[in-house]
Amino acid sequence: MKIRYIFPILLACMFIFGLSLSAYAVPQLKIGVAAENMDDSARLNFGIANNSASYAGVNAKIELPAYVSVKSVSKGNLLSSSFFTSHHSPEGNIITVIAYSGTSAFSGNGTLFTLELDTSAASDGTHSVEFGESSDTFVNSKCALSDAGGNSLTLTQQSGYLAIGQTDSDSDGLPDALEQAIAGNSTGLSPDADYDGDGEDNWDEFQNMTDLTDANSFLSMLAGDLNNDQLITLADTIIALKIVAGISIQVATIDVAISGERIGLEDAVYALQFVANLTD
Ligand SMILES: [Ca+2]
Ligand SMILES: [Ca+2]
Ligand SMILES: [Ca+2]
Repeated sequence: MKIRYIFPILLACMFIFGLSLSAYAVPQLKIGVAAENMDDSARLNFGIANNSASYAGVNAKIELPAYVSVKSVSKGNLLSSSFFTSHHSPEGNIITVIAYSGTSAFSGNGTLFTLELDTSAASDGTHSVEFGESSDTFVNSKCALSDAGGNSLTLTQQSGYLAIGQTDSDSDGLPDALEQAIAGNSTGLSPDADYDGDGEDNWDEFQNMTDLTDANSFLSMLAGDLNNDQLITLADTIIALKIVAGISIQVATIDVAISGERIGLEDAVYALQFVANLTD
C-alpha cells in the first residue's frame, strides 16, 4: 500500500470507530457517596450515567453495610410522579429496589432513587456499597435496566460508599470517613471546595445530605415547594392557606416563597395553578 493512502484510511477508521463508540455507549448504573448525619441517618443516591436512550424501569439489588437499614425509598429527579417505587429486604442487609412505570419512560443522566438509611447501629468507618451478586425472589438479575420495550439492557455498574461516624481529625467539619471515601485519606477534602463542580460547596452538600461526588445531586430550591419535598402539590397550597389564616405550622421554607419575602395567598394560588397545569 502506498504511504499516501495510509493516513486517509487511518482517519476513516478512527471516524467509524469513534461513531460506533458513541452509538453503543453502555449506560452506567451507579451508587453514590453518602455521609451519616448527626441524627444517625444518611441519604444514598442511585443514578444513571452515560445514558443515551429512554428507559421504562430499573430493578437493582444492593448490598448495604452491616446493620444499616432502609427507612424509605424516594424517587429521584429522573422519575416522574407516575413511576412506582418499592423495596424489599429479603436477606438482611441486602435490598432490592424496583422502579417502573407502565405508561412513561425516563431519559438523561441523574438520580433514579434515593435510599433514606438508618445508620444508628452500624460501625464507624468508610464502607463500600456494592450491587448484589446473586438472584432471588425479588430480582431478575443483580441489576437491570429495561428499555422502553421492557427488554433488559447491558450495563456497567459503579459501586459507592457510605461514610459512618463523626470523627473529624482536621476539625474542618467534614467527618474522616467521608474524606476517606472521596479523597482517599481522612484530611484531603476541603469544605470550601466544590468536588463535583455543581455550584454547591462540599460543606453545604454535607449539611444538606446531597452527594458530594455527583453533579446531578444538590439541594434545589423549587419556587412554591413550601414543604421542601421537591414537588409542588396540594400540600403546598394547604401550607400557604394555613399561613394566610394564621395557623401555626413548622415545615414551610420561606426561601421558596413566590414573593421571595413571605409566604402568602399568591403561594397558594401558584401551587393550585401548578397542580392544575396552568403554569410551569
Ligand atoms: Ca475533617
Ligand atoms: Ca458540589
Ligand atoms: Ca453534588
